[in-house]
Amino acid sequence: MSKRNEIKQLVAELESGALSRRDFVGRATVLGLGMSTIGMVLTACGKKEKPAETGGAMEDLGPIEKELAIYNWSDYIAEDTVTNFEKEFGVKVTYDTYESNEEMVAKLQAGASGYDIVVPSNYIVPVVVATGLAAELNKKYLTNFANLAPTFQNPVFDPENKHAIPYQWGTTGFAWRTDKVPGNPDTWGIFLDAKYKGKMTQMDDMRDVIGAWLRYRGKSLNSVDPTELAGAKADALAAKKNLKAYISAPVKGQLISGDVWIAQLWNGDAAQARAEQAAIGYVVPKEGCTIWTDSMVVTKSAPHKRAAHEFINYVLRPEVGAGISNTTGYGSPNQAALASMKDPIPYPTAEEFQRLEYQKDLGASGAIWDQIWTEIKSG
Ligand code: SPD
Repeated sequence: MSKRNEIKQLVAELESGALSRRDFVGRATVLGLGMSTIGMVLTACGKKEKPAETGGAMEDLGPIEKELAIYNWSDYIAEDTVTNFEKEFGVKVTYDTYESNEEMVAKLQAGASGYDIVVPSNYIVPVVVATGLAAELNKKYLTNFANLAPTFQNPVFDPENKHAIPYQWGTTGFAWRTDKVPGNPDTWGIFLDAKYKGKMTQMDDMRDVIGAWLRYRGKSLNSVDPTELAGAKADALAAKKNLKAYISAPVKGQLISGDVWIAQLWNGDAAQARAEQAAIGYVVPKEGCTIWTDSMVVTKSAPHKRAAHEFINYVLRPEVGAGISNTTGYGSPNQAALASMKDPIPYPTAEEFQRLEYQKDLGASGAIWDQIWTEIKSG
């Protein structure tokens, strides 16, 4: 059977109820469908089903559990955030980290992860919700919700914050060693400059790499136009000749040591590297780049839902939110925290937004992106 027919059959089985949503995710992944595509199919099928159960959301969650398992991006919390929570609430926290949305979702989709809280980026939240991996939040436990800045209440990726409470926001431009690279580089085109061959890296992230090359050509980083994507692929392959690696957060050590001079990176991670090596700059390239918001989501299978809600509410305290941003170098969605921050990052103005773009779920076209990324990585 052709792959196309296998996918059609899978969707038919899902629609008829012969296949559970979880089994559909597993088999669709094996067939090479990306998360965006899977999420779109599940969303479409969900609309044909009876309304989802709603009872859980307002149920009393009972007494706080003694344990909590958090799965978050690396280098994304203050040193005392978890320990202070443990002391105050009498909860033992297990804290694991990941480097990409894909890594986190794959772990959840594999089942039985045991995690209570995960922190997906904006465009992944609808996928996590559509694939049945997110619990509806019980707002009665989130008494500090009003501390969120209005921009982060009722976000487009999660109307009414039903499943997601914003944690940190930032941008994905590039960092560079100011003592090795003259001038003030401000274009994605620098990755095409063979002068820096072997000294440059891009993120190990499909959306960020292809998105950057789309912006380089003046296109949206959410483009699904085959011609525009072909241009981005050609540029990515040309740049790949000069790259040392596709690498995300761990590149900080190489920037600090001087093994890497130019690295596509998130602004906060660049600031963390600068704290150890002053000769590091960061730029939002003139062609533009991604702005993103990562949010705390309680998993549907969370064994410790009350503790998860208490942790989210704790992060929403002004001093806790400020402590996190003071350490990570990222923007805080917590408006009440800004006053007690060392160096608060103001949310971009409308003018700055001309060079910033939020990633969106690509729907069925995610499959084209998956294909192009596979070709770039293996090219
Ligand atoms: N070290 C923490 C980095 C968090 C980045 N999350 C957002 C990624 C958007 N593609």
